Amino acid sequence: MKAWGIFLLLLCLQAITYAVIGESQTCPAENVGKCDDSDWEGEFFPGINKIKYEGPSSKNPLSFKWYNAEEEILGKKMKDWFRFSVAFWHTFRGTGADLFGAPTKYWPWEDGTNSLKMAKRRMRANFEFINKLGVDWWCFHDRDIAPDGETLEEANANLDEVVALAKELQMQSKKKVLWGTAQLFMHPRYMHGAATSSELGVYAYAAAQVKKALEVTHYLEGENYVFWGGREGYQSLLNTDMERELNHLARFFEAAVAYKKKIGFNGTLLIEPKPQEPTKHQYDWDAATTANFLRKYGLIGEFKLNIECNHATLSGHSCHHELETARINGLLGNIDANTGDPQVGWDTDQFLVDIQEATMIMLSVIKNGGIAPGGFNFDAKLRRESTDVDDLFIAHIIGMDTMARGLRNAATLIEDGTLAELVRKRYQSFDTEIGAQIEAGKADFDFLEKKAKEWGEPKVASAKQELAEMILQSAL
Ligand code: XUL
Ligand code: CO
Repeated sequence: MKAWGIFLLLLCLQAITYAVIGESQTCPAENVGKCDDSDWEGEFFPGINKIKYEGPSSKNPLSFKWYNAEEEILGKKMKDWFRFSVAFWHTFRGTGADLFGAPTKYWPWEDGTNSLKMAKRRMRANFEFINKLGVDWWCFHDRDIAPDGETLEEANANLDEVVALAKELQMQSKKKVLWGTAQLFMHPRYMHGAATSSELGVYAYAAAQVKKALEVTHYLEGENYVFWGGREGYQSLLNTDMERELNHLARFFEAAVAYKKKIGFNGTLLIEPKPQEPTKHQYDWDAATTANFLRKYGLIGEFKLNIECNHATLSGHSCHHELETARINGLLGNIDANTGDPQVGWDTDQFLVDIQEATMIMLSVIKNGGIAPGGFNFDAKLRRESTDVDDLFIAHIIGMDTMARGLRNAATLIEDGTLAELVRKRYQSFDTEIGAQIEAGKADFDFLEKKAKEWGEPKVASAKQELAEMILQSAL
């Protein structure tokens, strides 16, 4: 009897504690009532109005200082150079949890569950956010926007329900998907990879997931579709048949191309290189490795690249290098605009705030004539310690302002022409009859040896790197 009494008391205490903690963490007093309502259509960001351009002298954190959507730079509106996009997984599923610590962010609209009801509420929050921020695109993984299921059928049905709401909200707001993708890295079934898994059943499951993700991206008028092979790689070559895995990956991509055509999806297929993390070695290491893979398997005309700046630095390159590699191979499709921290070696996914880096990025983008139908997706998250709702706006605003400064600076450099002239001059010895012969592939070694003997020791000019740096700085 006594034991039963204690048990019941403990049960009551647990229920009360759960109710109190649950409520204070996920549904603040002013929202009581709303948080239980599956059709909550209230304002998610009360007190935040549409973000406006106020110019560089503004001290208002909720305003643009440099990004002026309608302003024309080099003959194109700023909004058309960028085609900014919000990443659903960071902005609406980021909790601040890390390997050592629990979540730090409890947005007022969250109820602490991964239910369908919650998924729909988050989708409404997403649309209010992009509307207020003045961004026209958003990006998603299938499993960020809708709960997984016990079976593929259940997962697909969940996705369909959320996607139907997203479509309705898109029609009201005239927003579109920049790219969609399938999350092929979180579930334990993908521990050995998805398309490169040693298990045939996993390969098939991944194919079914991509098939569905392509369909919903198409339905949401997505302009691109991304493949990021987070687990397509290895931890040890000792137990890995790398050649077989790469062949499987190519077959998987071929099947995706065929399915895209079958359903009439005209968006661009993008591969997003990354050297490692979570695998020790990811097959799409960097832009050059991925270009080589596409060429080897005859897929070069079917794909472009989504260059992420933090992935670029992880592979030992600058973002500018990766963009240039993609550009000169005709593969620059999209940019995941973020940056790492120079003091740490992993993927910190920070908002890019370095004006010089932004300027270099925009030099590549301008040379490419823009990146449409791609854009700039903010694959970036708030720091774990940034926990206010308005931090979500501030982070995107500084990200957009930084890129806008980069565009303005790059345009200044291009209009000024001094840097381009410095580069032209470095190669002027090739602007000759014999230089043209070499570049046309008409100078064999016998001919070149004859010339070398005739000319004697060549004079070699300065590379003028510091002057180039001085010119760049004058535009910042
Ligand atoms: C991971 C990463 C992904 C992809 C989409 O580093 O960048 O979010 O962009 O799967
Ligand atoms: Co990314």
